[in-house]
Amino acid sequence: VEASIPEPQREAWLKNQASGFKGKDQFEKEVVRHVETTLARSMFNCDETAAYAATSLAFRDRLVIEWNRTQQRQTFADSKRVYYLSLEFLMGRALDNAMLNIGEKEVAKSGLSELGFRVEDIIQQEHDAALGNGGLGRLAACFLDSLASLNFPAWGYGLRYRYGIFKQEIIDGYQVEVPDYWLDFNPWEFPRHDVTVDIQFYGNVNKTTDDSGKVTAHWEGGETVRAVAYDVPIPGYATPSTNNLRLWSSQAASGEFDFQKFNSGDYESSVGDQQRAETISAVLYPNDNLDRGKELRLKQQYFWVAASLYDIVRRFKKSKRPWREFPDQVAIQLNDTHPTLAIVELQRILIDLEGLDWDDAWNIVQQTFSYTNHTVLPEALEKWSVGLVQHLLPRHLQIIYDINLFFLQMVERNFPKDREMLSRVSIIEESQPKMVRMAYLAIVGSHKVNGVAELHSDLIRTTIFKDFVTIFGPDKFVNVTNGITPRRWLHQANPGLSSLIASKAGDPEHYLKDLTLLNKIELSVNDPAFRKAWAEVKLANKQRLADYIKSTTGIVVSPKALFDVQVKRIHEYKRQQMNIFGVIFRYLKLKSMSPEERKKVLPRVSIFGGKAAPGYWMAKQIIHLINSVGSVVNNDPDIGDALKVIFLEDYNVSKAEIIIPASDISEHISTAGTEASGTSNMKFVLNGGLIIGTCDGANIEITREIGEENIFLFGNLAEDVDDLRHKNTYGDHKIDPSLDKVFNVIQSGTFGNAQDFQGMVSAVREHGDFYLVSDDFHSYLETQELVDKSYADQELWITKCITSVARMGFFSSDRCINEYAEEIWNVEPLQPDTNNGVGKGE
Ligand code: 9GP
Repeated sequence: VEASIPEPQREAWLKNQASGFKGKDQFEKEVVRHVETTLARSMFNCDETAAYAATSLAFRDRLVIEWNRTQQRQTFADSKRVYYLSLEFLMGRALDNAMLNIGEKEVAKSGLSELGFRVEDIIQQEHDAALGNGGLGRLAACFLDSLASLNFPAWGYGLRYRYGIFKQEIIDGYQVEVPDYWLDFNPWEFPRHDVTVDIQFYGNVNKTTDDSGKVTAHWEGGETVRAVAYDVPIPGYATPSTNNLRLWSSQAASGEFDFQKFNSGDYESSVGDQQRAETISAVLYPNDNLDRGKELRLKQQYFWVAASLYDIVRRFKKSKRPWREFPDQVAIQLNDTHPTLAIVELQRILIDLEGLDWDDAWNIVQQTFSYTNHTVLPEALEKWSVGLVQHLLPRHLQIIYDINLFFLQMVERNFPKDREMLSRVSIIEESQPKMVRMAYLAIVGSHKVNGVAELHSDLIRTTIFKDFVTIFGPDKFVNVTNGITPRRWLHQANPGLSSLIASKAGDPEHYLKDLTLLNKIELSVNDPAFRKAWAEVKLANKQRLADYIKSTTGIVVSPKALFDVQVKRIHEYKRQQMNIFGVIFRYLKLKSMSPEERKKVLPRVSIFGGKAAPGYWMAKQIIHLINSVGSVVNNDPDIGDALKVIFLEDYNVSKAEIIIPASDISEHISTAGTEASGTSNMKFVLNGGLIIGTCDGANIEITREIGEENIFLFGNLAEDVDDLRHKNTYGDHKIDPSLDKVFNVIQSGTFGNAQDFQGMVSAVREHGDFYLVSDDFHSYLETQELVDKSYADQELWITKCITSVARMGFFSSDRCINEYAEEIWNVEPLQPDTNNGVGKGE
C-alpha cells in the first residue's frame, strides 16, 4: 500500500502527520482548543463536564494516532491475529486508564491544575462503560488490557448496547432498576459508518444441484438488519501498541424510515422498521450466570457473530491466501457459549458461499475456534429450542444437524458398545421441545476447551463434559486460571500502594509488566518504615471509603474498624445470605454483652454491594434483608461503632476501584464447586486485604501461592457437596443451632415483616438447603472469630498482608494471556517499531 503512494504526496503526509500533544504546554493548548472549537465553549463556561470532554478528546487524539500505527503495523506484518468474541466488556472508565497507560497522568494533572481543575474531579465526570454483568465481562476487559500491553495483534468484538447494565437504586431497602443511558457523550468510540454488514434473519432455504451433482444451499428471504461498527481504542501499558475493540450497533438496513409509508400519512409505523432493528443492540441482558432463552437474545448473538465473522473473513480474503491457511491467520476465542453460532456461521460461509467441501471446511473451523467455559451451574448452560433456531436461522439449524450427525457417527464408530453415549453427547437434546445444547456444539467445533481455575477445569473434565474427554482425549481440555490487570487493579485503583511497592520492586513500568517482581517486597516485610508506610496507605484508603460511605449513605464509619467487604453480583450460590445471617449472629452476641464488654470488642463494618438480576426474587430478598438489618443495627444505641452494616448502591467498576483498596477482609464464600474462579478475590489480595473463603474457584490457587497461614478458609469441600445435598433432602436435616437462633430472630419481626424474608429461611429449613448454608455456618462463624483475633494483632496482620501481596504475581492477566497465546492460539506478539506511516489501519 505504502509503495503505491507517489513520493511527493507521501512526503506531504509525513510532514503534516498528526502527533497529539507532547508535554504540559501542548496538552493545555489541546484542551483549550477542544473546549473552544470541538465543544464551542469558552473559559467562562467551561465546567467540569466540559473539561472532562476536552481532556478526553486530547487523550483520544493521542490514542488514535497510535491506534492507526498499530493497525497498519499489524496489516503489514500479516501475522496471525486473535479475535476475542464476548457479549460483555465491562470496561469501566477510560480516561484515567488512558492517562496511566500512555504515561501522561502527571502532565494532565499539572496542565489541568493550571487551567483551574483537579484531575481527580475530572476523572469522576466519566460515566462507566458498563457493558457487562460481572466477572465474565470484567475478565474480557482485563484481557484486552493485557493483549495490548503484551503487543499481541488482537481485536475484541462485542455489541454496542445503548443501555448497559441497569443502575441500581435502593429505595426503602429494596432494589429499584433505572436504565443506564451511557451514550450521551462518549468520546472513546469512533463510529465507522463506512463499515457496515447486512445481517439476515428468518427466511427459508432452497437447494440447487449443479451438473456435477453438487448440492448448494441458498438462504433466501426473511429480513435484514444493518450492523454498523463502532471502534474503541485499547491502549497498552507502557507500549505504543493500541488495539481495537469493535462494537456493533444495529440499525434498519433500508435507511432511516419507510418514506412510502411516511408519504401516505402512516407516520407512526414509518419508523417501525427502524425501531425494530435498533432493538437488537438496545439492551444488555442483566442476568449473571443464568440463561433465559429469549428470542431477542438469540438475535443479538447471531447479529454480533455474523457481523464479526464477515469482518474477519473480509480481512483474511484481502491477503489472497488459500482457505486452508485461515487458521494460521485467525484464532477466535469464544467467551462462554454466547458466540457459539460463529462456529456454524463460519461453516456456512465456507460451504455455501465459498464452495468448500464439508470436511475441508470443518477442519478449518475446528482449528480456528476455542471455547472458554465459565460455569458448571446447570441454569447457566445455554440451550436454544430447535423450533426457535429453525425459525430465526433455518440454514444454521440444518448445519447444526449435519455437524451433530457426523459427530455422532464418529462416536458410534469409536464407542460401539456404549449406545447410551450417543444420546448423552448429542448436540440435540431429545426433550420436549428439543433443544440445541450450545456447550456441546462449542466443544465439538473447537480445538481447545478451557476452564478458568484448576478446580473448575477438573470439574468440567469429570462432570459436565466427562464424555467429551473420553471421546476427544484429555489434551483438548485445558486449564487457564483467570487473572486481573495490575494496571487498573493496583496502579490506578490504589496509587498509594503502587508507589510504595515501586520503592522496593522497582519502576512500575517493570513490575506492572512482570508482576512476579512483587516478590521483592517480601524482603522488606520486617522493615519498620515500610510496614508503617503500608499501614498508612491502608488507613488512607479506608478513610477514602469512609468518606464515600458518609456522602452516599449518611452513615459515619470509623476507618479504624475492621472493614469486611462482600461486593459481587447477588446470587444464592455466592451466599450473601450466609454473610448477613452471620452479621445478625454478631449483632445478637453484642446485644447480649454488658456495655463494658462491648467496649472491648473490635469494631467491624460489614459492607455489601451488588446487583440482583431484575427477575431474581430470592436475590432481591437478600438485598432487602441486608438493608433491613442495616437500619436496625446502625440505629441501635447499644451498638454504636461496634457494628455497622452498609449496603453500597449501584456497585460497578469505578466503585470497585474505591472499595477494594479499603478492605481488610473480603468474603468469597460460595458453596464449594459453584464459583468457577472469581476474580475479585485476586483484586482484594493484590490490594493488601486478606480473604475469608471456601475451597472454591481460584481461592484454592490463591492459597497455594500466598500460603495457608495467610488466608481464612472454611467450610465443606466440593467433593462432599453432592452427599450433603442428598442428606439434606432425604436424610435428617438438622439446622445449625446458631443459624436456628438467627432464623428465630428474623421470624420474630426484629428486622421488619418476617414474611418478607420467609423465602430465605425456608430455603434452608424446608427446601433442602441446596447451597449448604447451614452445613457451613458453624465453620463460617468460627473462622470469623479467628479473623477478629488475628486482626487484633496488627503486627501479625500486616505481615500477612505484605507477604500475600508479594506472592500474587501469578494472578496477572498477562500470565493468563501468555498461556492462551502459547497453548491455545499459537500467536506471537508483534513488537512496536518506529514505523511512522499514516493510514487508516484495518
Ligand atoms: O461465575 C464465573 C466466575 O466465577 C468467573 O470468575 C467469571 C470469569 O471467568 O465467569 C463467571 N461466569 C459467568 O459469568 C457465566 O458463566
